[in-house]
Amino acid sequence: MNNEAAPAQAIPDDLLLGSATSATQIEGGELPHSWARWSEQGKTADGSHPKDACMHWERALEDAALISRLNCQTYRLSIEWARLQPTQDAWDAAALDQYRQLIGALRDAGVLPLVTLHHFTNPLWIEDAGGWTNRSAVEAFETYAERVVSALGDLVSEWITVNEPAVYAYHGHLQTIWPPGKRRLRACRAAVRNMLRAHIRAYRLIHEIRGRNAWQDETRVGAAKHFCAMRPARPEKRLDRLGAKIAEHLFQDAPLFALSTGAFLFPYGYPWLRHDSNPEGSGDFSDFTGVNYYQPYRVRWRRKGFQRHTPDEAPTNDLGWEIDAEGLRQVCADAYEAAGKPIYITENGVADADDAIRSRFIYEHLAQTLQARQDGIPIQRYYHWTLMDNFEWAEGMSAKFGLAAVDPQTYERIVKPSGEYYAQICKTRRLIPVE
Ligand code: IFM
Repeated sequence: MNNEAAPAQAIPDDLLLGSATSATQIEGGELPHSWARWSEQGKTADGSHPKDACMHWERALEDAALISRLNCQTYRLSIEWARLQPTQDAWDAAALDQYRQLIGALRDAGVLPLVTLHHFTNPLWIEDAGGWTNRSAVEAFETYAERVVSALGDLVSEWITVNEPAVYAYHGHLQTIWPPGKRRLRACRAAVRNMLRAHIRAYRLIHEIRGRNAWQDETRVGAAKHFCAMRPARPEKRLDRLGAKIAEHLFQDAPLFALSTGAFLFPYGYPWLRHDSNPEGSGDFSDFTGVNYYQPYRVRWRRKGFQRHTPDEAPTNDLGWEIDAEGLRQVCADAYEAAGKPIYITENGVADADDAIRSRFIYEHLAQTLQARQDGIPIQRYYHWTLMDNFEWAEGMSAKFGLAAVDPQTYERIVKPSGEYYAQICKTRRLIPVE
């Protein structure tokens, strides 16, 4: 993109800018959860363990100051279930209190919190009972959500129930690169279905609790879904087009439909079985659509089946993910057309250890965001993933998505040039062209 002469576009007032993290990726500390055990089994690319990640739990208030210094108007964080409820019968009130302090500090600094209840990690007592493949996880999650929302709901009006259910289930139950690492198609389907059910229950619960207490500010609840811009690798090939459609249905359209109508399409519901298609009743269970966008997904038919294809000449990040900012506009438009809800871009970022392409990435993706707004898509939040380099799941600490680096010895946060650039955009509320 040639943007040398481009003037700095104004960011509309109702599009808040911020950054995002999740608990397991930054908090650090010894906790009884699925990712600790997975790492102890030596299954992260660089041998790293989330117990050593960023030490945010000790530095929470310092990090609140960092968020404010980056001029973020909003910040997405998650709660670590295993920290609050390390066993089924235990509850750590002091830990919940620390989350209150962090959220209070953010609010005092004028930063709107967006809080996620489940971001990939299960307490071991949930994991050992079958994780999300077991229906009982839905009830357990409801109990956990009730306690968290009752304790924090006066400070938090905006909630994400579950993060990327299809990614969680696919990596854990088909690709087996994430816990529990057991390949079973039925388990994958059950995990997505139960997480969608949990979303619906938590949606109702959060509205009920905040409404009953007459807590101020409009309650807004959604799920954060991973969206790829699905494309046939060779548009002229019928099978490539079919593959892209199937992927879009499984990972995007069907889960989104369940969130906004309560109806579970095949394969997450079996329409020929009574009560299977609307297990939690019918209704509208989303106040916004959370869009996590990183890359397009090109599907190509090969003799062994459908495969992912990345063209050799495509720009990519450190993990080989194709970069395509226009895809962000496409997925936001598709999500708005499908669900009719305001869009929160709940994640968007790039693995870039040298910080060589992040500023341009931010510029181009925000430019597409503004273009989508001009096209009439009500995008109301943009969260850059992520505040600081952190534990990137199977990649461990090796993938660097942060606006700030973290010194591995001292844990000092060092804002990168791209972090300073983003801070300027947030401060001036103008999309400043990249130098
Ligand atoms: O780091 C993850 C995040 O936890 C969920 N969405 C994708 C990010 C980058 O892989």
